[in-house]
Amino acid sequence: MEKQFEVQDNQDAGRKLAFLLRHDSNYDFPKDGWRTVENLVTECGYTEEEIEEIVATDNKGRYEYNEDHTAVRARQGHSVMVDVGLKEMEPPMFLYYGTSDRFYDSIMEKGLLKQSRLYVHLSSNPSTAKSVGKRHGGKTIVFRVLAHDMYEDGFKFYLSANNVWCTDEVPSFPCQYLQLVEE
Ligand code: HQG
Repeated sequence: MEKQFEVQDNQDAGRKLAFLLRHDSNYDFPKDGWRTVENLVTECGYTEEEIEEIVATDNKGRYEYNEDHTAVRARQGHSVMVDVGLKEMEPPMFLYYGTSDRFYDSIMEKGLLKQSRLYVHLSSNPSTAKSVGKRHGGKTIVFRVLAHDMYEDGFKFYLSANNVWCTDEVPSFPCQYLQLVEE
């Protein structure tokens, strides 16, 4: 089979690995989300060393190897239907969500939606949320999520192995769990 692309440089290779491990609907992921190193080498243009390097140096700890080092997976962020064993946890009082101000009205109306991903991703501090939000362009806004109130009201929270909080949704109505963080 033809290679899907040639790996250009490490940053590019890292971005492509994120896609290949989280969103590639052409790959038949097992339920627990592992993609074999062999597949990444033979079909996707990586060397084993490049994969090692990306997993070891990723700035957010996005990836992990299985026990015998034959497969890798992303620790969160998927749109493909997998279960990577996120830990269900009691969240802190507040979590944070950054985005562009062009989504403000819709978020106030519909709450935070997971869109194409399996979960809404929340950060444990406002500065991380701000950098997440910056990816969406425009003016960045940060919401404080009253996570512990949600938890007490029965919403479930999960923590990924690289410390990203995940939940199914943050409703805006009828309860007020979302507060805009003023600069
Ligand atoms: C928008 C990155 C309208 C939301 C980050 C955002 C994160 C709504 C988009 C992780 C909405 C989702 C996830 C509503 C949500 N109306 N728009 N009601 N609710 N949205 O990229 O949280 O670096 O899927 O404003 O660091 O930005 O890739 O989610 O624009 O941890 O590892 O829906 O991805 O991690 O966008 O980012 P995304 P996100 P990595």
